[in-house]
Amino acid sequence: MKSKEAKVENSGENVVEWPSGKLDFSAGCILMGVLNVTPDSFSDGGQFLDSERAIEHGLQMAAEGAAIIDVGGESTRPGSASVSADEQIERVVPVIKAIAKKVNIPISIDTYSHEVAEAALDAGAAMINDITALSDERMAELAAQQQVPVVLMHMQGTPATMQAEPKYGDVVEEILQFLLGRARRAEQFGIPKERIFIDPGIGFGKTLEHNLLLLRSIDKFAASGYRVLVGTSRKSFIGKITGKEKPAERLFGTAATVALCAAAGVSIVRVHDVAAMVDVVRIVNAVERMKV
Ligand code: HH2
Repeated sequence: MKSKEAKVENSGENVVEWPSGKLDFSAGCILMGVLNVTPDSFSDGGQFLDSERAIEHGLQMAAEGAAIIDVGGESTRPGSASVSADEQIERVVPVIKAIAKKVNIPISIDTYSHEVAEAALDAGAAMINDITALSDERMAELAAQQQVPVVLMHMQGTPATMQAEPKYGDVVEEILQFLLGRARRAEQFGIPKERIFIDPGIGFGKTLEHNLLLLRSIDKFAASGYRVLVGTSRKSFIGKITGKEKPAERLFGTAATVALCAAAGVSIVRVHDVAAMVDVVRIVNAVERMKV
């Protein structure tokens, strides 16, 4: 099966270790819990803008089995406006500091601003999640110099305009080639291959059909030689198919996508509902381990 080949390609090292953190993929797929310290995120905006509540939620996700906590201070939902680096720093730094003191799993910073990333790493973050796939060279230099892993995500356009009229020739091939190009560029900056995660960017400049085609072919990304991260959690394409208007009601739809991804060789799923998705991933990982 294709997914098995994908695992063989990636299985050289099941544990990825760097000076400030470690991720263990020996059981299979792992979870990144989403912590949005924002007033306007599409599914949990305003819930964790208050530092105390954000810290509590981060600690809860770690206790539930998240392997990474992804902290962001800016919503990138379709139509969102950008937030200044200073404002993002003000939102995320106290939260990262407090969580880093209490958990020993890596915290990633969800930003495309090198200033925010640097402040977050100083505060105790150990990974960079960049939805612009290191478009800014200063971000690539920072990741290389600080020896931290990076998530490289594909996006067509910008959050303000990306859902206007997304267009591709062959959506899977175009995005895969873009990500491979960015991953090789990251390596040239001195970021080792095992610390690079590629992400097709579900919902970022994609129609419903584009999202489904990407999920259908996600094994191709997993067979690329780079580990893959996918973020489908509560996104609108799930609402379109299930008729669930409210993001928080998209739990079972999200579970289906998480199971598909884990079975296809995806290494990290980025989710809001950690307790539920831990069970989904554990079952898929157990079945996958039975493959000979
Ligand atoms: N999705 C969102 C934000 N960051 N990062 C990666 N690597 N992949 C994703 O799919 C991804 C991401 C959007 O989700 P969320 O953070 O819940 O919403 P918002 O941008 O409104 O804060």
